[in-house]
Amino acid sequence: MNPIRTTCAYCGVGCGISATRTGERQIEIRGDPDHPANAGRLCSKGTHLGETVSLEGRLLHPEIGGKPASWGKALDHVARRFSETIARHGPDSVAFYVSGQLLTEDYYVANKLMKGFVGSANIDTNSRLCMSSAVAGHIRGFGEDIVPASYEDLDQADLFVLIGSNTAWCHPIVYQRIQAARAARGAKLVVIDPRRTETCEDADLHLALRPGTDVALMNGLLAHCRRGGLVDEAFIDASVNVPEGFWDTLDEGNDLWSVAKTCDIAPADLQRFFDLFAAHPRTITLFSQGINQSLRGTDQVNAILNVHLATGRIARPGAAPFSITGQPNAMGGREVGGLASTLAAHMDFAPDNVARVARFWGVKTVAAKPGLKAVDLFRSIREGRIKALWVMATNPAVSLPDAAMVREALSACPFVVVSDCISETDTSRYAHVKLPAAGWGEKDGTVTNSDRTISRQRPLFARPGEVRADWWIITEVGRRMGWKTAFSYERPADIYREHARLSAYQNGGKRLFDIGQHAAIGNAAYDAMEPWRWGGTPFADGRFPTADGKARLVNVEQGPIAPSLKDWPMTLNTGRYRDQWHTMTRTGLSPKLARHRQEPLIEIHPEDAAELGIVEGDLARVSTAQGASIYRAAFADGQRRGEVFAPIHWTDQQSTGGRTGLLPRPLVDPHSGQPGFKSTPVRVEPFPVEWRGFLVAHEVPTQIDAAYATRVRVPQGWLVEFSGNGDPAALARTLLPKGERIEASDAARGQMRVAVLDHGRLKAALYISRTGSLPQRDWLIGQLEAAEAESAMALLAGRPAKPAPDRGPIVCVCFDVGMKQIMAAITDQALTSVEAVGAALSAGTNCGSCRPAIQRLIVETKEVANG
Ligand SMILES: Nc1nc2c(c(=O)[nH]1)N[C@H]1C(S)=C(S)[C@@H](COP(=O)(O)OP(=O)(O)OC[C@H]3O[C@@H](n4cnc5c(=O)[nH]c(N)nc54)[C@H](O)[C@@H]3O)O[C@H]1N2
Ligand SMILES: Nc1nc2c(c(=O)[nH]1)N[C@H]1C(S)=C(S)[C@@H](COP(=O)(O)OP(=O)(O)OC[C@H]3O[C@@H](n4cnc5c(=O)[nH]c(N)nc54)[C@H](O)[C@@H]3O)O[C@H]1N2
Ligand code: SF4
Ligand SMILES: [Mo]
Repeated sequence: MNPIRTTCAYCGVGCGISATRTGERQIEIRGDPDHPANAGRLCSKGTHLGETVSLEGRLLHPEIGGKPASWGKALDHVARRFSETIARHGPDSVAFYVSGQLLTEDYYVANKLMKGFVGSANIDTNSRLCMSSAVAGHIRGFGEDIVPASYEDLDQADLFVLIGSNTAWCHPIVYQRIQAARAARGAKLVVIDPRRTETCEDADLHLALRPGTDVALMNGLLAHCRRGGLVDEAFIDASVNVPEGFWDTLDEGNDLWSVAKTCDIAPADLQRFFDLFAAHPRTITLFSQGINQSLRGTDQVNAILNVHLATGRIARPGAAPFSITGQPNAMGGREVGGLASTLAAHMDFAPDNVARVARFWGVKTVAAKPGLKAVDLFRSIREGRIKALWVMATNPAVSLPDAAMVREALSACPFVVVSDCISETDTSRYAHVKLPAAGWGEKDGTVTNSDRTISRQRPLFARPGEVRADWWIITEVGRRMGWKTAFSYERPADIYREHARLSAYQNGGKRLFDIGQHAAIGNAAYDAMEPWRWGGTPFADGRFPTADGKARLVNVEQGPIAPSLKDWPMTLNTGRYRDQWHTMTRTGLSPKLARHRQEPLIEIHPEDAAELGIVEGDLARVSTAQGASIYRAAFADGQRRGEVFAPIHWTDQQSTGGRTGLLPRPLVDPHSGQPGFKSTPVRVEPFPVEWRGFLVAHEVPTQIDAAYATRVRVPQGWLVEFSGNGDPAALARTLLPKGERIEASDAARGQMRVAVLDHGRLKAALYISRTGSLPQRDWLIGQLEAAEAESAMALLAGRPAKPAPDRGPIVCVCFDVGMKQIMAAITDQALTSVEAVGAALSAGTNCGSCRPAIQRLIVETKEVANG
């Protein structure tokens, strides 16, 4: 089989992949050496895509009311319910909630159907939770949502400022590119993040600022630039509009000491940052959710843009503000206008834009005003104003703030349609109609990555069951709602051409987003399309897409720092793990990826934990006014006092109690409508349990009736961790399959050990203890794979007759190398570099995602050795 070139399913880096079919639903994955985003490299998630393409858990047939239905019936039903609702209650009584994980072609037709033909702008997307502050900031600063940077700039910059971004985990190939630039040219790296992440490991400077003080920091930097003569007066004169009184306001109170005090960092560190900034005109500031997901997200974005505009560090090689996008097609969604606040093709709802789009689509019904933004949209559903909802490629019952409110809305909504590739998700439980969508590896179309590069996603497999592409599903519904010609496309290329035509339609250079050169691209050329970047070097001529051709500095003020609340004295920060993707519907299928973090942890400063009586490894409960969740406590001295961090990934499908989405408040930035996910007032307390246990098994139930439980994939089965109170025997019965049973339980000592075999093969093994001492998981997980399990005695002991040394938690998932192995090698062989560890153990030499973690172990081992 010849390899097929496609694009990674996950993040906005948009790495090219070269995939070779090796069997039915089997592929071998390599980085595409010719793709400009990654030049052959892939991170741990891309590398292990092959483990996620089985048909396990897939939704393969349409369902109405939980029962299989034909496509004809399902599409008729959806079209009729939407048409009836619109006829009775008007266009604004229906809504779509879509996603940056749709392809551009899917996204275009969803937007066209809702905004053009239904005539409502009630289509919003999960990009509202992700990029909308960047969009709003770009529009305020530049006049259009333009990311004025490219990955080649990374190869030319001398200073990287990573602000609110855990790049090493979330955009690993960008991080590797930054590291390469540092190795090649000695470029400097500053990381600005309240917690010490692996991105900080090797940085020249880490500013662990007080959360939400980024405006103060950037204003302080700009004031410093002005005092130091770093403002580019010529560039400002020609290209930047400065509001009256801007500099006077800025000078006030922005001295080094005041800023350091507001941000709660050492003045010397702040001075270092200013000095590095002064010394390196080729600066790229990369920002992501630590900036966007804030109640002042848009102002934070503009504070960054202000600095770059005022110092002329934009539209020059190696100098730009760089909003790095999260999802594989976050940018494509912005290009089609998928947000409720944008219309189409980088046009807003100004009357001439509405008229232009109406001419282009040939209808009079085009929505004339913005629709409801995600949080308001779901509030409106709960209040009964929206009566029919179609969710595509997103899991709002988990990922929206105050997810309990979202669940109320979904269950109150008279008609909910969910298009997903996975059958059981926390959201699809509320669906009246489930539509089976094609997933990565089956889809055919285009995506746009962080640096405006459009790449093809190509199908690797035939669509299984009755699965259909999202664009096909949407257009079939549109046709059944009566718009036959407007939605008669035969292939994705037809849609892409129309999208390209609209971008150029009566544009006349007013909108930089113009891909008109593809308006007549042939089908073969579309199929063979190489990755290409639109927009060249935006603003290189010093002109911006505003009325006067100038960019704008925007007056932004820090605003007050929220006081600590009596009932909710701590602050919860939420984000991502290196090897999981959002709600785990796909990465959760990969045993390799599960190795990195097998449970959701609450990371807490050891001194806070001591004060609260929380013991490392025990459970802790985090509560807010919205709800409560349970996590395993992990001490982290890289965490600021008073702040805790939890991952967003676990859902009801993989946990009891470990869901983070229900905790944040449904509060949003006033300009963008983006929720402030990074900072929620919480209470943290110990969660005492009487016993703890775990299960390895080929099959496990989804719902586990314990106070706390989580499950992750292992080869040939699952690992379930659980804890609870009372008699564990009832739980054990629900968890264990039938079969030949061996048991060594000691009720008096609160111990239970059971293994279930089938013709000598281990089906399940369960261990419960009241003291907390339990066998190591690794060997037992391996036993699930063995055709013949080891002796009954070994199984009940939970370790082999001849025990192997404990490897510790897995750091390198590619080569299965554990923390203890790496630490032993560092000490025994006096290794001092990541390369040396790689040469000794192979760790870190494949995808490289664990290299920052290895760096950390080198530092820690040295610290321990030096006492
Ligand atoms: N492994 C993995 N990678 C992913 C994803 C995934 O699910 N898993 N998802 C993708 C998506 S959609 C997105 S949007 C991106 C997100 O990528 P990132 O934005 O890098 O990831 P997060 O973990 O959400 O948050 C980034 C950092 O912001 C910091 N932060 C919190 N508050 C503040 C603050 O007030 N100021 C500053 N300066 N920093 C703060 C947090 O401590 C955190 O380390 O990742 C993409 N890549
Ligand atoms: N507390 C907190 N909450 C957050 C965040 C945070 O940092 N903190 N981050 C926010 C951000 S930035 C984001 S992007 C969101 C992500 O949140 P979600 O979008 O809710 O998360 P995913 O798990 O990516 O959901 C995608 C769904 O689409 C399905 N799917 C995948 N591909 C396709 C396809 O091609 N077609 C169809 N129809 N379905 C498909 C998947 O199976 C899955 O069910 O979470 C947000 N929520
Ligand atoms: S950095 Fe990793 S997850 Fe992101 S596109 Fe590249 S391989 Fe995929
Ligand atoms: Mo995102």
